[in-house]
Amino acid sequence: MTTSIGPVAADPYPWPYDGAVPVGNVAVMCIDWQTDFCGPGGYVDRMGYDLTLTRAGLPATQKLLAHARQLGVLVIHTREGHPPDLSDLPPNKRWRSARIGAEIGSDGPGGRILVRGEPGWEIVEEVAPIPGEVVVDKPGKGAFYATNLDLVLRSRSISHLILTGITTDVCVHTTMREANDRGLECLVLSDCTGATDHDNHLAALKMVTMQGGVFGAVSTSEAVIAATSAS
Ligand code: C5J
Repeated sequence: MTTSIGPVAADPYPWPYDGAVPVGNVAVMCIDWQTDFCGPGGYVDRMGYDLTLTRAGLPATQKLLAHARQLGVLVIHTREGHPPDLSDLPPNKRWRSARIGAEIGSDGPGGRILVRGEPGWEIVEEVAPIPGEVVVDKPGKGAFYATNLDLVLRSRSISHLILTGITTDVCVHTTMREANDRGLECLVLSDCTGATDHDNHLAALKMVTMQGGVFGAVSTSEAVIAATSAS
């Protein structure tokens, strides 16, 4: 018996393009669900943004994760961050963060901002990895740059990605674009993502749908769950 996902009701086409995909070829990406991006005292909080916007996708992501784990779908978590010596922190990234009052590497209520091993850098408990799930540490916005993600996906025969996480317009979008350029068939979930600016969240989702689905398609966790079937 094979369990497959698809076709999922999605915009601008029923996902995936090839009708349905066995769960063994799908990964659910949980991008940067870290306290620094959605928890009190973290990077986004220190910059003064509204945390309810970046936390909005947590409940739906929890439901999707429960479903994916039950089916044995590969779950991949990512974390944005830098080592304590900040050796891979580009000077312009550091300068920009200092300019907005939340310098990467500086101390705060969540420890040093975006530094590996600090409390603020950890993934929030609602969607924390469980044993057997892959965790990819990345220094940038995209999950492919300077990481082993491409090799992980090829080693596990993953051809289709379902994307959740934060922020829709930055790390989720960059990762989706990088994945799309590698030929991966991507679906981003509107209820499992969020941004520091709601209009940017909506715009990022809309961008995916242009040109017939230039980066893939947009759907919801409920539609994915409803489109899972065994044959
Ligand atoms: C940002 C991210 N927004 N995870 N990082 O700086 O989207």
